[in-house]
Amino acid sequence: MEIERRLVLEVVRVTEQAALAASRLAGKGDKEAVDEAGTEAMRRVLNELPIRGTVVIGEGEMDEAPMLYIGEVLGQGGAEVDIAVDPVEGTTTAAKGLPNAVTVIALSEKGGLFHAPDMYMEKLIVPPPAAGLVDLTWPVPANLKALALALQRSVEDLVIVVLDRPRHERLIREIREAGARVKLISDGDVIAALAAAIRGTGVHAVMGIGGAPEGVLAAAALKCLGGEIQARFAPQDEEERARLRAMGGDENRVYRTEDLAPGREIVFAATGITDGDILQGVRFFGGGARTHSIVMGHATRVVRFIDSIHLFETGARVTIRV
Ligand code: VTB
Ligand code: MG
Ligand code: MG
Repeated sequence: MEIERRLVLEVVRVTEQAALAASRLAGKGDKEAVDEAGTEAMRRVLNELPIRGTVVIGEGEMDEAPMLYIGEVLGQGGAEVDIAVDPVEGTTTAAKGLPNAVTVIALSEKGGLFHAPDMYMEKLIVPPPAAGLVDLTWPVPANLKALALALQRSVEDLVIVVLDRPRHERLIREIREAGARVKLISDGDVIAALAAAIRGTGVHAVMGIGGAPEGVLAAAALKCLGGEIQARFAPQDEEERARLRAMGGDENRVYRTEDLAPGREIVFAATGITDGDILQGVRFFGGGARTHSIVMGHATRVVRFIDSIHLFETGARVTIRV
């Protein structure tokens, strides 16, 4: 548990700083600017850590991403780790000042996170009681029945999160016809995965096609929380198919939590940029700001919610309120 014990608080500092930087540009209507601010801050703090970290899921290949590109090595030296990041998950929502924009990172020992190519992935994400009881290859009504049974309720009392996209028209119809309700989101299926795995959030699963990098980040979180992701790559053309094969991926295979996040040690952290279902966004006040994060480890089996107050000026006199 070396990596987890030593890095938990360090890692949350990474997402806190990224959220602080990104939130300064949230609501300004410029998604590139929010993304750049989050990415730059994340990279700066990662470079201060006592690690030798390699980005395995980042902002893209070196030629298309100026920083946090796949293969980039970060840190002061130390534990060899693989890093998956999404400095701003939900750039459009952040730019619009809408809920549920977060900054996300997962860290594991070398080889602990699947090197997923940036393409679409079909996902089925369920909470701990339903892990192992659903199957991505089953029809939608069968999975809803299994989920309802696992959660000891009727299908009518299930709420399924789906990305609001034309490609999900049929899926949405099938969920509704089976009796369950749909919560449509405009972006952000990583935080939706966390919400589905945590009790009391009012949502019970995530279904549909989202990004594969987000699938690996969700898998890291679900492994810590005991939920499950089942996923299948959804390449859209021959070029993507070739890229998937080159990365050792198989289009016909159903990947499970353990395949996407095989690491023995995993640290997952997320900090809210805008207010959301499980995390509050950054709140500024005279002289400082307050952030809200979740950080968890797989081997250490601890889920922490961290409420931090950052004082910007030395000697700033602020009133801290609970
Ligand atoms: C999802 C969602 C992300 O991309 O993965 C989505 O979680 C999938 O792509 O927040 P499309 O937008 O093309 O549907 C995001 O919206 C952005 O990373
Ligand atoms: Mg992003
Ligand atoms: Mg994203």
